[in-house]
Amino acid sequence: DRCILIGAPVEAGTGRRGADMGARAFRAAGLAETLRDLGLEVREHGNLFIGPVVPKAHPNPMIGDIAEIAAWTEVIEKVAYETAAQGMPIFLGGDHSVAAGSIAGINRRAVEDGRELFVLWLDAHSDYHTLDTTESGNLHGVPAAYVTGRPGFAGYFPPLVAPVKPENVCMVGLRSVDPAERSALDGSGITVHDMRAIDENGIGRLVGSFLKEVVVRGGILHVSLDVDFLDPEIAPGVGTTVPGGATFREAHLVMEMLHDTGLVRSLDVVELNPFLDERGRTALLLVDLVASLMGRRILDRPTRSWS
Ligand code: DIR
Ligand code: MN
Ligand code: MN
Ligand code: MN
Repeated sequence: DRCILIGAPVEAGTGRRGADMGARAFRAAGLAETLRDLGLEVREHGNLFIGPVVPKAHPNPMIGDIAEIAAWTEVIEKVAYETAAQGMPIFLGGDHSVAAGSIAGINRRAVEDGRELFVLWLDAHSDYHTLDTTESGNLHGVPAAYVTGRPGFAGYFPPLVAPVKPENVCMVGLRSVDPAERSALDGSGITVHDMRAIDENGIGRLVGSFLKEVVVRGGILHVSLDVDFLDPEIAPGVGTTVPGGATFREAHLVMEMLHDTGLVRSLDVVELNPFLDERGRTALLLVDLVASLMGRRILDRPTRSWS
C-alpha cells in the first residue's frame, strides 16, 4: 500500500494565521517515518502552491477575497484526481477549505471508476455554509456545502464534476453549528452526530453503523479530519478550538475501526496550526491517529464482519 503525502499550505480560509505551517509540522512530527514503520510505502508529493491571483469579491461583504481559495481548490482537485489512481492521498492542511478540492477530485476519480464515494467528516463544525450564508466570511466554513452541490458556488469555485450525495456524508463531533447551517442540514440527507449523540450512544456505535452502510453499499471512503474534532485539552494547536470534543480514546477508536474496514482511500488532516500548538503535541497526536487509521494496533483481533 502506498501513501502519498500532499502538503496544502492554505490559510486564507481561516481568520487566523499559521495554518499554512501545518503540513511542515506533520512532517516534523515524523509522519512519513511512522507510516514507513507500519510497512507502508510513502511517496512525498511535497507542498502544493498557487501562483499570484487577482482578488475577486463576492456579493456577501464578509467574504473579503474568494480568488485565492478558488485557485487552491482547483489545484488541489487536480492533484486529488491524479493521485487517487496511484495510492492513498493524504492531504496535510492547511485549513479545511482544502477539503473542497480534495473531495471534489477524489469524487471525480470515484465516478470515473464507477465507485460510490462516502465521506466521514470529523469536525466540531459542519462547514456547511454557502457563500451567501457565511457570517464570518471564512471559507473553511463552506467545503461540505460545496462538495455536496449546494447552490451558489458557480462562477466563484471551480465547477464540480460530480457532487457527493449528501446521503453518503456522515458528520461526527459537531458542537458548533451556525443557525443557517443547522436549518440547511435538517432535511439535507447528511447524517449528523453531535457531541450529545456521541455521549448518549458511544462513538463506536455511531461510526460503526455508518461504516456498515458503506460496506453494504459497496462504497469507498474519504475521511476529512479537522483537528478541532478533538478536545482542545489534547489538541490545542488549532485556530477554532471548541470545548467538549472527542477524547483521545474516542478518536483512536474511530481510526482503528476505519482501518478495519479497509475502505479508506483518501484522507484530509486539516486545521493544524503549529503557531498555536504546544511544542508539537497536537502534531504528534495527529501522527499517532493517522498511524491508527493506517493499521497500528495494540493487539490483533478477529476481523469483524461488517454485513
Ligand atoms: C463558523 C466556524 N461556522 C464559520 N467555522 C469553522 O466561520 O463559518 N471553524 N469551520 O473551524
Ligand atoms: Mn472544519
Ligand atoms: Mn472545525
Ligand atoms: Mn463552520
